[in-house]
Amino acid sequence: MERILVIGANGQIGSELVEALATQYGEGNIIAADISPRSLYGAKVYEVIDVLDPVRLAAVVQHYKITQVYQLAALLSATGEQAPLKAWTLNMDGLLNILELARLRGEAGKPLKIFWPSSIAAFGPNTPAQNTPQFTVMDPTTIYGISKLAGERLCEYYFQKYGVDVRSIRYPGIISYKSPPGGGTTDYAIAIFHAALRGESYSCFLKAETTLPMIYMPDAIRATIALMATPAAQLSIRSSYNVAGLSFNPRELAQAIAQKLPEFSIHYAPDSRQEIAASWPQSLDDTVARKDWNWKAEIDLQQLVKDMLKNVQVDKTEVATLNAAA
Ligand code: AKB
Repeated sequence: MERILVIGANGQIGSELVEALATQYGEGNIIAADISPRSLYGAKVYEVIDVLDPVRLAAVVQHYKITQVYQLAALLSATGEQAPLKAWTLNMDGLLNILELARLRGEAGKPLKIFWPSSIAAFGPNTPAQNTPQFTVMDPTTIYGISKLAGERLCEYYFQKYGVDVRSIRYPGIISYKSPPGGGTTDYAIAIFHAALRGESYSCFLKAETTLPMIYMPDAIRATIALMATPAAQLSIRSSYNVAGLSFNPRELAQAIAQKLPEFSIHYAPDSRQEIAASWPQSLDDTVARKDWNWKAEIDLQQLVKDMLKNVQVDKTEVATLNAAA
């Protein structure tokens, strides 16, 4: 029986992952955890965990006889630039605490399977921007991206040296409506829906033609759970898998929204996030993920726009907050 700990359960990915895992493995087998005192999304089992506290982490894993950990707590690209040392500490020590725990438990005959998210931010300005290969130049320029690249190397190291069963995806920008993202460069693609539904013109912090790889949350969750369910022998990558969803730029997204809401308008006021976005790929080659674990994105731009316009709750999150320069 799987007993699954999701750290960062109040966050954008965590909140939806807990729900999907609960459907698959049973609510009582999913332990949601975050640093705040309560579950923001009604998780049945909830624990307060600071991923920087290895003693507390080990105690919770021991108490619930955890078999899988999803370590999602992190500072994202834009927020990370405001507090680089904090971002480095949280992103790296958080991962190391989990990997060390998995190593120790493995040695004690109680293996832990780990999921850790990498990102397109692990690439950089000298990476081929179109159809970015699985193996290529990686020269990230943000502290977040540097922590993702270092994290990927740590994952592979712990797998090769200690046999820790760790798996990872280089997420594109994730678009979702349930919980707000926290300080990423791709967040414009969520804030734009809130503005559109409030009847406001959207002030975009990226230039109109800034194409980025994106993925709709249901595809991201499906990819994550599928990767974790794949037999270990099928996996050829222990750093992190390229996973493509779709690629578009702010102008294309605004046009797709305007097809449904003809009065919608966008204007452009690029800020420091433009430089970050310009250093990232525009599209990804995910051939290896397709081959190893049958990955294939299902949701296109039209479906994404239709679903977001139907489900975004404009009262809950102010556009200004979502759009705020971190
Ligand atoms: C961000 O924009 O920082 C994240 C990411 C691409 O990892 N959404």
